Amino acid sequence: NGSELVDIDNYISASFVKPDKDMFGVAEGKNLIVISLESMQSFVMNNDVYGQEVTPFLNEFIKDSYYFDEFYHQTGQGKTSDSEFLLENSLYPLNRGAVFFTHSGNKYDAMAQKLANNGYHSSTMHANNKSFWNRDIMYQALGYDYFYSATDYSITPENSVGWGMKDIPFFEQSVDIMKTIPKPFYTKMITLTNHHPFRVEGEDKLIDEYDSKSGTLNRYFTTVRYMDEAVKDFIQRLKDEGIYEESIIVMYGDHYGISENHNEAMSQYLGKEVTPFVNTQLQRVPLIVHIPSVTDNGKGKTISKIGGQIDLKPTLLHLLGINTKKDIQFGEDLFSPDHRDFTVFRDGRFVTKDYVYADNTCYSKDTEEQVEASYCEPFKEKASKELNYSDKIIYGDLLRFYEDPDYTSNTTH
Ligand code: GP9
Ligand code: MN
Repeated sequence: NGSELVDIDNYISASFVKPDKDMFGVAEGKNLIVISLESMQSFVMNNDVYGQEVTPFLNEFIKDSYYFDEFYHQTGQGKTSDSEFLLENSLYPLNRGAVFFTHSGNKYDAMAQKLANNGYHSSTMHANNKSFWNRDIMYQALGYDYFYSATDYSITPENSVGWGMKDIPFFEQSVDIMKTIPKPFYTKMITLTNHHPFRVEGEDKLIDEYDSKSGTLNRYFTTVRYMDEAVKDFIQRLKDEGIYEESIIVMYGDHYGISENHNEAMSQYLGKEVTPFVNTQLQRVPLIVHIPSVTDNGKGKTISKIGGQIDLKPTLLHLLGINTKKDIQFGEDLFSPDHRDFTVFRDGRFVTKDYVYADNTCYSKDTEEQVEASYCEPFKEKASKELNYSDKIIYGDLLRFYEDPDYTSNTTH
């Protein structure tokens, strides 16, 4: 029965933070374009390799966007698919395995489905085999209308590198697809070139590699630079095709690209030791919310609220004017004046306004030094409660017992 859901629902209702009244519905009726930036970490933003900017386009673009610079990924072993799970459901992925594989038969109340219920055409665009990460199956549970995968793109050896189609042709062909989709649409585009082992060649190599003992880190900057160029071309193309003004464009990094195995090289680049504290800070991924009519002409701003991928669903739905008050979700609207500075990683580490908890140690954010454990204690409880509740929902398929008010209103006569 659904009695377990009652406790969880009570916790969630009590935690709901109401949207900012000026931001709610600010993009009502617009297309929602979400770009999952492969392996994109925040440390490359406004940074350089031997004087060469790594993300010249994005560094300018964030001035015309809301840029969240204290935003964290919360993925586990399911990598990209975990980030998609967080985005769609505002639930945590699992602490082992990939929920896309293990629980694709569950009932969900995903953003794609909610948008479809609200008159949107919902899709994913990703030029890879459709069954990778079990996406073709999971996407049905998430309510996507269509998955534009490898077979919908014209992929050749010339326009491919490493894992598959390069980002520039991917975006190019995706805009052609967009022209054919009914409006308004929601589409999530998943990039691929900035993926381990981070290889770009010839004219796609726009900056020099870094020089350290880690070839992975050395090349990473060059593939990030290529991705930045691809996004730049994409935005221009949206403008040329008249889609830009009718859309909001959201980008986020899916998870880290540089693992702890490269700490030594990373220390060299950052000019400081990668302590457990610094490692948590390296889990920041950029979140960029670009609303043409609102943030263009330098009207964007950098927002340093602490949040994570779990916050995406309520944040984005509220911008489109769709209520989430009744949703079973663990995220909070990042634009809400009541948003709490707190984010928990899938492995139990967490970050608050003043503290970072990592390696069973409480650190001051300010001094980066260890502080008394009691400072982290109240958050520790909240962190494990949320992960635990979220796991219960997934393992027990508890959303079977949840009635989506939105869906109900659409089907009741
Ligand atoms: C594959 C792409 C990369 O389709 O999403 O997956 P990852 O290895 O980053 O999870
Ligand atoms: Mn990925």
